[in-house]
Formats: sequence, C-alpha cells, structure tokens
Amino acid sequence: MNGLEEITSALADLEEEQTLQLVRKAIEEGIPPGNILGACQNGMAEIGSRFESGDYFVSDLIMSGEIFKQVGAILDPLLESGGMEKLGKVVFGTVHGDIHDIGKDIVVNMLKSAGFEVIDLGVDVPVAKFVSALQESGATVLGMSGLLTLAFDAMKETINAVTAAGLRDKVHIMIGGGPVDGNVCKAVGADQWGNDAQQAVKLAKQWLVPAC
Ligand code: B12
Repeated sequence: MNGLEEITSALADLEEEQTLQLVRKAIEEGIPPGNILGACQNGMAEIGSRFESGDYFVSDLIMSGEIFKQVGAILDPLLESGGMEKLGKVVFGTVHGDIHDIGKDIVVNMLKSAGFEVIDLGVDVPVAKFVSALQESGATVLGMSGLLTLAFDAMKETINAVTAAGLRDKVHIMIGGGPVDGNVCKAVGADQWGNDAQQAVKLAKQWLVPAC
C-alpha cells in the first residue's frame, strides 16, 4: 500500500489518530495536498458503501465527518490561494433541509484555491438567504450542494426564488452532491451540475473568466 492508499484505508476504518498522522506525514513527504484530499474522499466513499451495506451506522458517519473536518483544517491553508487577484464571486451553500457539508466545504476550498471569492452560506440555507446573498454581493454564479434526495425540491425552490427576484438571467447556477446528475439538473432548472470539486472550478472559470 502506498501512503495515499494508507490514508484511504485508515479513514475508512475510522482510525482518527492514524489518519491525521498519515496526512501530516504525506505533507512532509511533499505529496500535493490535492492528492491527499483525493485519498480522503476515497475513504469517505468507502465509508458510504459500508453504511449502505449495514456495516456502519449513523454514529460512524458522524465520526467520519469529524475526522474529515480535522483533515480539512490541516489541508485548507495549503489549498488556499495566497494574495491572488480574485477571479469573480460565487455564492455557495447546502440547501435547506440538508446539513451535509463535507463535500460543500471541499468545493468551497477548491474554488477559493482557484482564486474565486466565495460567499459560503453554510448548511440548511433558506431560499431567501441565497437570494439576498446574490443581491447584496452581485455574484453571478450560484452553487448549491445537496446530498439528500429531499434536497432536489429545495434546489428547485431556490432557483424559482432566484427567478422571482429577477436574477435568473444574470446568474449561472450549478448544483452537485452525491445523488445529483443530469436528470436532476434538468428537473430543478439549474444550468450545470458536477460530481467533483474540479468540475465546480471548471464551470466557474467558464462563466467568470473571459476567454482571451
Ligand atoms: C458523512 C455523512 C453524514 C454525516 C454528515 C457530516 C457532515 N458534516 O457533512 C451525518 C452523520 C451528519 C449525516 C447525516 C445524515 N445522513 Co448522511 N451521509 C454521509 C455520507 C457517509 C458521506 C457524505 C460525504 O460527506 N461524502 C463525501 C463528500 C466529499 O462527497 P459529496 O458531498 O458528494 O461532495 C463531492 C461531490 O458530490 C461534489 N459536490 C458537492 N457539492 C457540489 C456542488 C457543486 C455545485 C458541484 C459542481 C459539485 C459538488 O464535490 C464534492 C467533492 O468531490 C453519505 C454516504 C454517501 N455515499 O455519500 C451519507 C448520506 C448522504 N446520508 C444519508 C442520510 C439518509 C442521512 C440522514 C437523513 C441520516 C439520519 N437518519 O439521520 C442524516 C441527514 C440529516 C440532514 N437533514 O441533512 C443518505 C442520503 C440518502 C438519500 N438519498 O437521501 C446517504 C447517501 C447514506 C445512505 N446511503 O443512506 N450523514
């Protein structure tokens, strides 16, 4: 097993201390932080499979979230862009009724590290908060995350409210999170969807960075 596989396996086994130690070791060895993050995402995917197969319980999911947050605290400063000129503003949040924030935080950090200013509204975000954040910031990209199938309705409501506020033709909307796919994207009325943080960065660049 290489260092990254060891991280995936330690996280999947919910070995808190070992995971954090291996992450620190990987940083010292010069492994790019994005790759370390990828190894941790693989560990979270494995935890999801073990939960689905009944080997893990909700308490294990909570534990995995706690470990992942600590990993995030170590990696975030390394992923942040220092002093770079901002490429544009993005309003981002997990929709109302949904409190999953691990994926959202990864996307927010990747957008920040790519040079975007991100207005992170957190989790369980009410429709009106998304709309007022867009109005106040003047951001022209909205990103919504949701891991529950229930989140689809909340995404649709939010997009309807953006339309009702007269902003829909000024704002590009992307959605993502575990169960989101092209059909969901079409059903809720978003412009694009993505299944990883790189996709979010690619879309934001496409919308906010002028071509030469
Ligand atoms: C960890 C976890 C939790 C933790 C969350 C901790 C936290 N701080 O977020 C806790 C224990 C709190 C939790 C609670 C619940 N959970 Co939960 N949870 C998970 C688990 C195991 C992992 C989720 C995760 O973090 N994945 C890792 C991240 C990195 O992936 P991600 O979020 O998809 O994000 C990536 C991409 O999707 C993308 N992305 C994300 N957002 C966006 C946005 C844009 C714009 C773009 C482009 C890309 C993008 O980029 C990210 C990075 O690559 C999943 C299982 C799974 N297979 O996903 C279940 C899962 C999501 N949970 C589930 C459920 C049912 C619940 C609960 C209802 C359980 C309960 N009975 O109480 C509650 C929900 C409470 C609520 N109201 O939200 C179900 C959802 C089923 C469904 N279809 O609705 C799942 C799928 C488990 C299962 N198989 O049953 N959960």
